[in-house]
Amino acid sequence: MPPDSPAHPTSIRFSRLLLTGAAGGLGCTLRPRLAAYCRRLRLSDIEALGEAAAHEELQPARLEDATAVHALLDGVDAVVHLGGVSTEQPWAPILRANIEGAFHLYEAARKHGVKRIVFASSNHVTGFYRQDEVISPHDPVRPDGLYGLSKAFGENLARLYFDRHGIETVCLRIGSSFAEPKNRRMLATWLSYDDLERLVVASLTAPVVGFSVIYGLSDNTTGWWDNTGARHIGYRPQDSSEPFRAALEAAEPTLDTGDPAALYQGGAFVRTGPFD
Ligand code: 15L
Repeated sequence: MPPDSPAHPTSIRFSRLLLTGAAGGLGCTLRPRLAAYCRRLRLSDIEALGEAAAHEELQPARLEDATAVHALLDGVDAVVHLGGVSTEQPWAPILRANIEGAFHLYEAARKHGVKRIVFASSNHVTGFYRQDEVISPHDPVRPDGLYGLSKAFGENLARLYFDRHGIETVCLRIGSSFAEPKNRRMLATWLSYDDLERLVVASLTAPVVGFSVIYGLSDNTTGWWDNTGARHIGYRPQDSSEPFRAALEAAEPTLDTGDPAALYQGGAFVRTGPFD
C-alpha cells in the first residue's frame, strides 16, 4: 500500500475494485494508489499490464468484446472506468472502445449487480465553450470532436442506467491530469495526481451520488469550471497550478488569439482530428 496516499486515511472500503485502462497514464498513476482502498484490485487493459502484485488480478479485455467485459465485472463491488480512447482519433476506434465498450460495461454492471461506477469523462465534452466563460455541469454539452462526443454519449449512458437501473455513476470531466501542467492552458485545466486520487476516492465512497458530473481539476487560481453543484461528493482539491505559472508564461509569452486553440476551452482539440 502506498504510504503517501493523500485522499483519506488508509481504509479498505471494497472487496474488489475494477480499474479499466490500467496501463494508460492515469491507470498507472491510480494502480498503486487504489490498493489502499480494496482487498483485490482487478486491472484491465489491451496493453501490457506487467506483473501482478499479491492483491492484483490482471484481466486483459477489449472493451468491444461483450463477453470479455461481462467477465470483467464478475464479483466486482465498484468500477473505475478509465478504459477506451482518450484522445481525438478516427471514428472506428472511438466507436468500438468508447461507444460499444461503454455500453458493454454498463450492461455487464447491470447483469452483475454492480452499483457504482466512476466514469472518466473529459473536459472535451464541453470543449467548444470559450475561455472567457465559466460553465458548470448543468450547461449543455458542446463537444469539441468525436472523442468529446463519445464521452458525452458515455455520460448519457450513465444517466440512463441510473434512471432505469439505479446504477450510480460519477462522471469525471477530467481536465489535464499530469505530474505538472505542461502549457499555459493547463494553468486552468490541471489536475494533480494527488487530487486525481482524492477525486476518484471521493467519487467511490460518497454515500449517495446518483448520477453526478464533476470537473476534474485542482484548486487552480484561474479556471473555467464551476463545481459547486457537486459538493455532495466531498472532493476538496489541495493542489494548484499557480507555482508553475511564471515558468509557463515565460515559455509562452504571447497567445495567438487567431488560433482557436487559444480561444476555446478544449485547446488544440478543437482543431485536431478527422475533419481535415
Ligand atoms: C483529455 O481528455 C485527454 O485524455 C488528455 O490526454 C489531455 O489532453 C486532456 O484531455 C486535456 O484537455 O488536456
